[in-house]
Amino acid sequence: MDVTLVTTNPGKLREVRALLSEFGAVVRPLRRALPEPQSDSLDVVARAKLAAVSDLRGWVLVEDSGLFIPSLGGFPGVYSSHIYAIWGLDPILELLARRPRAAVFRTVAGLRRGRTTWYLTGECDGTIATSARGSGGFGFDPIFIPKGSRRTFAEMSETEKGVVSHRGRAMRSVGEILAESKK
Ligand code: ITT
Repeated sequence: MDVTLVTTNPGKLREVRALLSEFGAVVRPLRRALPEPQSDSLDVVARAKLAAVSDLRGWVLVEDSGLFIPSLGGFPGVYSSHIYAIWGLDPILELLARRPRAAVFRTVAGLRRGRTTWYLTGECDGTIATSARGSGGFGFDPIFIPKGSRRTFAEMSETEKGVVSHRGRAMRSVGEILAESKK
């Protein structure tokens, strides 16, 4: 079946497309800038994004993700896309020079069909590397090392990243709902 993914982020689109193809879903992208209300919760942002595409019919999917670093009070968190666009990676590495490096990536996906909505979450624990490594992926991938690995997300193939990533986990829950609806 077809699913419309509303996003401006080509990296997100690539990953979601590959992850949902495992469930027989075809992802149709729609590039539309969505509101990101001031909130410290991905959940609130995902709900606002889904509300902003109430004009779309069929299966509609949005997602909001962020990198949360406890020693920085959860920063950049819901501000990840702005912070990455303005700062890039280096200031985060500098801020962590003398702080604990634990971090977690989180995704909240919002899925809707007709009047039914689902919110699916995924998390990936890890640490922030001491320097940027690798050329794959997007955003903070070169500085994030998932738990149990020595490589950053950017040093992994897209398939390897998807097995453990926040987005992989959330999208497998999305895929199960899509697959179930076909029965
Ligand atoms: P849309 O809202 O249009 O979908 P966006 O890029 O603004 O695109 P988010 O609000 O979800 O998406 O922002 C998440 C930001 O966090 C994103 O721009 C990246 O910088 C970062 N990010 C999210 N998932 C990531 C991942 O898997 N790897 C690396 N960085 C990621």
